[in-house]
Amino acid sequence: MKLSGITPSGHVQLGNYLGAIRTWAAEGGSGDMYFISDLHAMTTTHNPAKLRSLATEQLAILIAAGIPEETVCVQSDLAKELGALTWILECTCSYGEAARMIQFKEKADGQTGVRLSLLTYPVLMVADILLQGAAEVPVGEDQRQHVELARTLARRFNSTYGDVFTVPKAVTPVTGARVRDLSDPTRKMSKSTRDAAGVVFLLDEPDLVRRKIRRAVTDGDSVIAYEPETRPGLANLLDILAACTDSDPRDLVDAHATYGALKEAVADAVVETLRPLREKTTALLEDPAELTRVRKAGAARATERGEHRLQSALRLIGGC
Ligand code: AQP
Repeated sequence: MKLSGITPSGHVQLGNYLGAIRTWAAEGGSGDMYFISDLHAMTTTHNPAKLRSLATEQLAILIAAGIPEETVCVQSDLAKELGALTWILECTCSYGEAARMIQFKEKADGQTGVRLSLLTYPVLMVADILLQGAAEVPVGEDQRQHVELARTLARRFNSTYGDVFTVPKAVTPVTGARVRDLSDPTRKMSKSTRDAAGVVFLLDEPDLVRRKIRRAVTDGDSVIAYEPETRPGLANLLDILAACTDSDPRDLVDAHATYGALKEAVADAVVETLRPLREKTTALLEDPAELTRVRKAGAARATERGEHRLQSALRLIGGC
């Protein structure tokens, strides 16, 4: 069983879709789990109402993208189980292990009023994984250390108190395109980027998508070539077009005479790729009863799947 997540730290953007969600819909098995990690989005300053609505939007997008509804769940719907398991796991984790996490060091560096949850959230992530009994966790390099922690804590708990947890392993995710920011192609497209000019959001109106793509930064050269290292803006447009048309970016180089023509082709492809998704998502968002049904069913299944591990762990560590 595999477990993957998406954090409602902003509106879902094209990179989330082409790089992850689309693959989840195509490759995911019925026993896998895709969860919306809203609790993780509370580790830094956040707006509660906005967070709630972003989580709902993500739920609608995952379902609209074709991910089987029985595999989707919102993390905070399991807050009681995860809170309890996080506590148990914190009792098996040293302060030093938590403080060593590179993400904590990077995000806390130079900040005042750092939330304690920023330090402890990797243990919550361990709880996400261990509660569900996930054997494989597809993660990028930035999250590998957290999966290592999950392995360490699972092994430690099992050998100290009794065998409860599957020891998970980090696997390289099957990814689609890596999409870069259209205004600054040196960085990846991100949902929480402040300047939205270079970010195509899944629910952007088609006209806005076109404007953002027309304004994409390219370079001073006029010859179209695929050179990601030296011409990242142009390569990004070719990558996006390739991902939307299921082709190889190198094969697209000769198909467009000018940057303007290429941008129009990219805009058409993105708008057409996003159109059905946008329509289905909008319809779902207009049907809160349906979303609530899906959400409750996902929560019930995830709770049922994890409950016995939580109860065993609690008993073995000396609780009820
Ligand atoms: N630009 C991207 N290209 C391809 N894949 C991407 N992903 C994110 N950005 C791109 C993939 O989307 C999945 C869910 O992402 P996440 O919510 O776990 O966090 P993230 O990777 O940090 O995504 P963002 O959009 O960049 O969010 P913020 O702004 O909060 O940092 C992951 O599988 C990720 O690889």
